[in-house]
Amino acid sequence: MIPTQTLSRFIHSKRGLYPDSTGELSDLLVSISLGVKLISQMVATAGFKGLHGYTGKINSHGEETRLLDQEADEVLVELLGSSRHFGLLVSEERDTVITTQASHDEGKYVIAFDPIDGSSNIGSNIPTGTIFCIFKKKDLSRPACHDDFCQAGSQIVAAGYSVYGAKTSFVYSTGSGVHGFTLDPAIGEFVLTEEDIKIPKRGAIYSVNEGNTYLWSHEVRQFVEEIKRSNQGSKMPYSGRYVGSLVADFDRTLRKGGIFLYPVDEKRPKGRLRLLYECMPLAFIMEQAGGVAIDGPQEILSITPGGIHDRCAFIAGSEYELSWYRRTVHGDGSL
Ligand code: AFP
Repeated sequence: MIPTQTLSRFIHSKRGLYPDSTGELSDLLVSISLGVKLISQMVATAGFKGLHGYTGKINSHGEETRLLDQEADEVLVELLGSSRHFGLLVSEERDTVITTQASHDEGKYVIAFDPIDGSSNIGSNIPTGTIFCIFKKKDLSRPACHDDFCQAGSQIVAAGYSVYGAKTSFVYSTGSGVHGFTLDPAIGEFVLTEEDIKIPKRGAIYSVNEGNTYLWSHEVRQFVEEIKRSNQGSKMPYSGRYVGSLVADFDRTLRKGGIFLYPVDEKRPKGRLRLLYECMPLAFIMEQAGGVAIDGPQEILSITPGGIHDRCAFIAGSEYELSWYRRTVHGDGSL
């Protein structure tokens, strides 16, 4: 079968949806997908290229940086920095915003990304991924600045992620549905495999690191207990699934429904996951797919980051399980 709907053809075919589009957003999505192809190759060959080790450096999160984290970061900074569309970049691997070759005035957009999500799973052949979100500058008449990253998720113009697993996938949204592509290594092209992905209204999977059970609030513990107890005599028992790579756990939740949660806990009172380049992009995708993404009391997309490496709680998935969570943990059955 001739793969007619490649990513670049599909993106360009959607330009009609944005009458005043200049094609810039399309170009930068294609630039990101090129970065993802290069990283996919790096992840697949890291074992015999000696890239499973550490750099000996500590990043701004106090974590040892892995060689693959650093390599993937450099690929994206090089590619996106030279695309002339981005005024500034933010990477999980760098403490501060990254200036680009594009003159500050020229770049209309800013982008935040996690080059390799789930890097603790590198070397164990467990899926990892890349996550990104793009904002337009708050004021196009001035150079890009740090403040352009301090926008609510509702201002995102495009977001997406890739999973480097049995296949390399590319899932994105520009605000008109969520579309999924699979890399065909034979032709080096992302081919459309799912158009307009919708999460099921209700699922049968809950995903959480139960190793943290005794760090959770009583209410969160009660919610997870309720899900497990609901199995008794139920036609649709819940299964527990947890990979430990956010992209992989999120991707499964998006397709099969249910709930993924990384709540705040005694050890991480502000949460573990990063708001700008993990939770906001995935919340944008989840809402576009008909699901829900909250930090507990509020929608993730209503939060405005104060800093580029802010952390937050992340609870996302199907309407049914999210309203159950909100009722049990926050006594709010509003959903
Ligand atoms: P990084 O590897 O990019 O730092 O991300 C790892 C992660 O933030 C996310 O991918 C997982 O969901 C989460 O950490 C796993 O955390 P635990 O090991 O505490 O479960």
